[in-house]
Amino acid sequence: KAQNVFHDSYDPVEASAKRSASVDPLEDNFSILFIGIDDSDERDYQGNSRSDALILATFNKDQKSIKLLSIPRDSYVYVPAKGVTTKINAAHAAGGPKATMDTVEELFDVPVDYYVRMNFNAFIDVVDSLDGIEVDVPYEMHEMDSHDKKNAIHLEKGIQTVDGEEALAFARTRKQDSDIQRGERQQEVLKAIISKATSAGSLTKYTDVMEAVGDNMTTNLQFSQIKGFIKYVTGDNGLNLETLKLEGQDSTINGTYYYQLNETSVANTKLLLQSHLNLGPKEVTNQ
Ligand code: C30
Repeated sequence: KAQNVFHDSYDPVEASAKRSASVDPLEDNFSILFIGIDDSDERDYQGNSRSDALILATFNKDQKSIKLLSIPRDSYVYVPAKGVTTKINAAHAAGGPKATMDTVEELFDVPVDYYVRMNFNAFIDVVDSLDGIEVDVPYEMHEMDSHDKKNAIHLEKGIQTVDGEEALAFARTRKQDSDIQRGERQQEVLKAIISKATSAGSLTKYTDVMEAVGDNMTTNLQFSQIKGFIKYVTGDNGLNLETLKLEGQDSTINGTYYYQLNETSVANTKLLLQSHLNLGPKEVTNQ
């Protein structure tokens, strides 16, 4: 394996078919798909895990801004790897990160350049390496831990610093509201991770942990590229980050629950993402 990559985590995929030239996160606008999978050391779904947390992040170099779009896991979309319209989280079970990236590209007609995929254990390691993150817990919760031990995590309502296990419970819990609000909590968590990871002093520890997460995390980003964009997102004006959501309705098709995305919301999101990535005719092929 090439130097300058995470030892066990680096997993290159084919470049996006929507790019005509290669992308450099130090120079260009680009996108990263964050994929949280429902797998852990105990569960070990052997590659058939589903992507239960899906966040598309777009980075604009001139504005030094980031947009985070949460894509509900039950979204009813066309999954190219399966050739059918079904739940978006089935793409990962069908063909891993690449199939998930292709599905998101198809949905919004934007290139997905990079991905970072983690299971429960890697997520916990990342949050713990940052000495926890600050979140706003909306209500008192009793949730299971990463070993699926019931009621192992207890959080009080309010703003607080949570450790890895607690952050995972916060990102997984949905019984008191819904998967849509859970998606909003995941955006909050990702924002808190980015904000803490890019604050002064975090980087050295972060390097150690990225190596420790091993194959619980995979990414097609090289470490030099990550270091580069960490600098890029910490401009003089701090973090310029906006969270986006998709509108939709609950829907049951042939007895299965789906989240039916609102067409206008998808169309508007498409335009917003294309404009944030500053995609002109040169950068997007018209396939
Ligand atoms: C390398 C770079 C650039 C940066 C590194 C640092 C960064 C930025 C890392 C990013 C971290 C990531 C990937 C962030 C993205 C999003 C987040 C916040 C992911 C967090 C957690 C994660 C790894 C996966 C989340 C998976 C989720 C949301 C759920 C899976 C329920 C069943 C049937 C019951 C079950 C019940 C609960 C909690 N569970 O958890 O338990 O399978 O959830 O809703 O499917 O299951 O329903 O009724 O059996 O008990 O209620 P789950 P479910």
